[in-house]
Amino acid sequence: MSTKHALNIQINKILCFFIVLMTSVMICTGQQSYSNYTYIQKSDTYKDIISKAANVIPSDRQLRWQQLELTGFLHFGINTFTGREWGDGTESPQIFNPTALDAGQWVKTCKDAGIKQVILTAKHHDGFCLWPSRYTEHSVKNSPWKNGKGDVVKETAEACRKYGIGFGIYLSPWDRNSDLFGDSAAYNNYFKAQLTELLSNYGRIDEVWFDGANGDESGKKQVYDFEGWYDLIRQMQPQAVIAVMGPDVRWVGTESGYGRATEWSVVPVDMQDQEKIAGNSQKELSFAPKNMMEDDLGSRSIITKAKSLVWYPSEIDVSIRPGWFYHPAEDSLVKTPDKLMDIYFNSVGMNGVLLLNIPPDKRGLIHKEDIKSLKSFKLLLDETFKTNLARQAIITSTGDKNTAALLDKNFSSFWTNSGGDTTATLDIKLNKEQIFDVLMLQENIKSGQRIEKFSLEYKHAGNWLKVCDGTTVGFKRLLKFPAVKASELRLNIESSRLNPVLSEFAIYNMAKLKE
Ligand code: FUL
Repeated sequence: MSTKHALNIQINKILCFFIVLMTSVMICTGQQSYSNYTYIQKSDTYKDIISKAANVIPSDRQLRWQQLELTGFLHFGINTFTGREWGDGTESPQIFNPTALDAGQWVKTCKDAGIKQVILTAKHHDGFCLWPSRYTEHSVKNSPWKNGKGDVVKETAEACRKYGIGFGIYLSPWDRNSDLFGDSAAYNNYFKAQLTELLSNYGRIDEVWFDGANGDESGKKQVYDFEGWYDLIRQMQPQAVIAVMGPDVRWVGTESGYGRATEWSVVPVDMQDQEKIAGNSQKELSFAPKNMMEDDLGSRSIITKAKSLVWYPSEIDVSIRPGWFYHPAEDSLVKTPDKLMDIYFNSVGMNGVLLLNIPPDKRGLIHKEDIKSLKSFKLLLDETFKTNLARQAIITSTGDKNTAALLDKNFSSFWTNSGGDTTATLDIKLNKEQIFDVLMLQENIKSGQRIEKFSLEYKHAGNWLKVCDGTTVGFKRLLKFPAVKASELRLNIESSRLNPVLSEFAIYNMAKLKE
């Protein structure tokens, strides 16, 4: 059976089960149902489909994950010691010997930078395990580090608990060391045994990241048991989101750090097709992000042709350095704080979660150049978003109440237009003239993602002039524009799937680093 076919069957099984369950809940309570998927029926009109799409909402685990905004990736392993990006699995465990490994330093560095969760490469494509797996000799247990008694996964998990941030694991399905790879059933058992170790021995796991890359040229055809892996995770760590080659979190389609300006979290179910993801996925340097960037994944023209829709939000992974692993030659190429800010605006600010890779060096420490850049990045973030310059504004919208919710910094409270209209105008009177160059909008995604087109205007000498405009908002939309001086603004929601439901409105001034 092809992976695609198997996945479709799995999704259908899951959908059927939930639909039966939800129908009984609706019958009992008489309430409208919201769920993180929906079926499109042949009899559905255009309007029905748009309305169904607007009511698809994140699952609890997806909602928690989305609110993290900034997450960290730690690429560390045998490649750190060979200087390669993709090991071939023949490396000796003897070369793994960090001299000063301190997972506490990794996690503290991340936390200080505003990162809320980190993912460690427990096993990369070379098959070397950062924990002493019982199922292979290719691990830290045969390295000189701590005389083979060390466990990097354990130390990182404990550091995350100590500093109060989330912990996730990256486990590469493609394993270039295992002899079992290519013998599908045997390898799947091996993989499941390793996954079970990781899910049982390290406390709470918040994200499991299955990489789509596979550069195998030997002709080995390994069919992955995705269903079995997902079942295991759901049973053992139900709060964990399963990312990339998984049903909860979608790879944005580029490793540049720049997401889509129009980013829908509600997409057709076949976006979860693992083969397609793997096909487009990060294949060495020949990977060309452009086409994926141009893709329209969830606009009306796409969803009205779909058979079912699902909440499948985007994660944007990028490295602070050119490579995913640490290479001394790249110490001078660490991304600058300004570049990180730009990435933040184009990932978190485009309805995504940023997964920023910060690779520890051969000592087992994050290098001072990375720390320096991260510190200034955090200063820029804090300074820019410290004060909403509209916090004392009076916002009105004909006939609508609760506009104050837009300024209360509480994502859960929201404004919506009482008539259920799909357009709206919010008049914003600032308490005084302000100069600003950033707009921040947040939709209350607990009610779905709805806004399709918006613009901001300001009053200048009696005329309304455009500040900026955009399409989707989602959990967070940030726009940067040339500074504007104004005391009266107008936010126009020009198009929305059902009534727009906004949580927050803010304007800011972009901070600059002091020389
Ligand atoms: C890719 C891998 O091939 C890279 O080495 C890295 O781990 C990146 C995050 O994903 O698919």
